Amino acid sequence: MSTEYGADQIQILEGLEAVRKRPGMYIGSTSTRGLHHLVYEIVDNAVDEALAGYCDVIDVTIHEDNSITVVDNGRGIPVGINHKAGIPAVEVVFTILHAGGKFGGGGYKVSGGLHGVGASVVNALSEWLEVTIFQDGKVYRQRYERGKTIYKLKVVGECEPEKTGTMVTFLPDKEIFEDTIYDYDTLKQRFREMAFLTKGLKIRLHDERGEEKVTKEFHYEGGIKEFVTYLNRSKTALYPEIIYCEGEKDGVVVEVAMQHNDSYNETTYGFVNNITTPEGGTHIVGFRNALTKTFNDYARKNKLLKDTEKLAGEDIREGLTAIVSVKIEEPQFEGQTKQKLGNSEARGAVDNVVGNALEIFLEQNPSVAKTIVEKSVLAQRARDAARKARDLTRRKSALEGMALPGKLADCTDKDPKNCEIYIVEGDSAGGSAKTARSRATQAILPLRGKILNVEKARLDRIYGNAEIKAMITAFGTGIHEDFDITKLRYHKIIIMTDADVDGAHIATLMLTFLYRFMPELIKQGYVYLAQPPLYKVEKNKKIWYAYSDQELNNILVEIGRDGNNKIQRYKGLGEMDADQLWETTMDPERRVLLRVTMDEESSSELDLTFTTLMGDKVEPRREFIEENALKVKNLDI
Ligand code: 1YM
Repeated sequence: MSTEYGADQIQILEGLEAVRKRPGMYIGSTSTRGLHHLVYEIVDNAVDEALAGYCDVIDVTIHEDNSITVVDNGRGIPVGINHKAGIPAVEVVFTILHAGGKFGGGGYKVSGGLHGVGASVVNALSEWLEVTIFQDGKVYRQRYERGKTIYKLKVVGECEPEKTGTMVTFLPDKEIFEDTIYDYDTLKQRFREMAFLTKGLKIRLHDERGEEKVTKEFHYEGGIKEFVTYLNRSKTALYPEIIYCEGEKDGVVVEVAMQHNDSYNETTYGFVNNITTPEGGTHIVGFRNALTKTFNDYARKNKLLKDTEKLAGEDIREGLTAIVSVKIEEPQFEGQTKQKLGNSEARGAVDNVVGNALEIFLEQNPSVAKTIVEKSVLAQRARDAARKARDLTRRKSALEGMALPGKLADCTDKDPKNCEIYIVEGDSAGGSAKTARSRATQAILPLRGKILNVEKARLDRIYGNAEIKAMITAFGTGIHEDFDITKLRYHKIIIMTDADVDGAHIATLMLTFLYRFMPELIKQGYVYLAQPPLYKVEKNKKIWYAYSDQELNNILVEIGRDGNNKIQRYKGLGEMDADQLWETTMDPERRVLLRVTMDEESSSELDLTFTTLMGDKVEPRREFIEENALKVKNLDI
């Protein structure tokens, strides 16, 4: 009987005790990230059941108390006795570390969370967990508290004989997690991604907190093809087709979808067993090899290039949006954060599958092929021009030493750890900031008006832009292949713009530039947003500053709402004199700074945010702003 087989296949490797002692080892951290991983671990088991072909609907519910229920309509975890352990298989799955089909060998199980450690870890880190299984017309249930079995698996009722599946409900342990409140958007993004990566699978997310209950369904019959369409939705595609291929080689299942848009950035996301690989790895290398070789061969064969010419990979990838998804039995992750695929067989497999399919696609779609080759040639010319400009500045700086931009008012301290640079919107606010600053440690770089939108410009124009050049030289790090973070001259880069829509736009342009060209600065936490006050309240010669409407309200409640209050709404930094600017926004003792961070695990959403906000399609931008208006309230009133 198949259930008995499933029950016995489990191998028992280790006890559970260790998990509560060192939760970080198993789920990465006990911050909100770790908290969300609990859900992914359970959902991953359901997704595996979908990949095996037995399940097509998964429901995830966030309850009012932040407990979570995950339900699938698969076969149900086996309830038969596992003979090695002498307890039901389901109990093994939830109470013994590292138990599960994937250690049995020969299983289909390829999915798995960041550490693929499964249900027992979730159980160990939950105040309580209940699993319910629908199988053979019966409803089975078992409950655990902090990993300990509370009662034996028992039949609690009957169900339709056709109904099968697994339901897990758990409450994350407040003793373990710093924060036990689930973020709807984080879960939403992850489940959207999972649904894209598993075509046909329906994932529904329900949020029961708050007055209005919400439900969101993700279901993509087109799988990663639809993922590419989604990522390109706020861009202009260069051709209507999505180039798609799938295949298997050396035990590696490969699926790739791609399409070019008219932007200048490459957006390739790699996934291994449905987990993102922000640092790339062998699957991405294989993909790029295939792309470069196939396009060059095609272009030469069809006289779109001379025999002596060669397109560089990065030129072919200009404006490319691609998803490279591989499934592999035993993935090896490398790199500092273990987010880079190491298996060498993945390189050959992707290279082979993509190479063959792309060659056929180009032969059958000559006009698409021509469009891409022409764009690549333009990209190559722009890159050559940019390189020449850069060589020139490099030679110049070698001769003359690094000439700092004329507009920069530098600080006198030379130890980067002590130094900060304010990038200030407008010359007039720049002037006030120069007067206000603490000269020893605070440098000021005023920028004139809006800086270049790097989402809409090729490299040669970007390097030619005075404001961008000024920032690059002031930071001292260089850019691209010259980038060297150890040369950073300031450990705080503070963007200071007006607290209005224009200011928010300028800050976004600045962040877009940093995100595309110096992401390390953001990753290592060197980038900040200054928070100028929105209001000044004066009463009986005393002054208060409010940084939000809420704060204004609190102040008014405290001092009493009467005719003696003078409330001033600051429209821009320019309305403050140097003293006020110092007091409210620049004095390290009193100011509020927001550190800019990025979550690499959801970088597909981050990238989309930038292209949505900065790209040229109006409709998605309006939708985005409407959807997120609440969240950016204090930035964008
Ligand atoms: C809401 C979470 O865990 N679903 C789920 C898990 C399993 C199965 C089906 C399953 C697997 C197999 C055979 C097999 C698991 N079973 C095991 C083990 N949903 C959720 N749905 N029959 C059912 O792998 O052979 C581990 S996970 F090990 F017990 F078989």
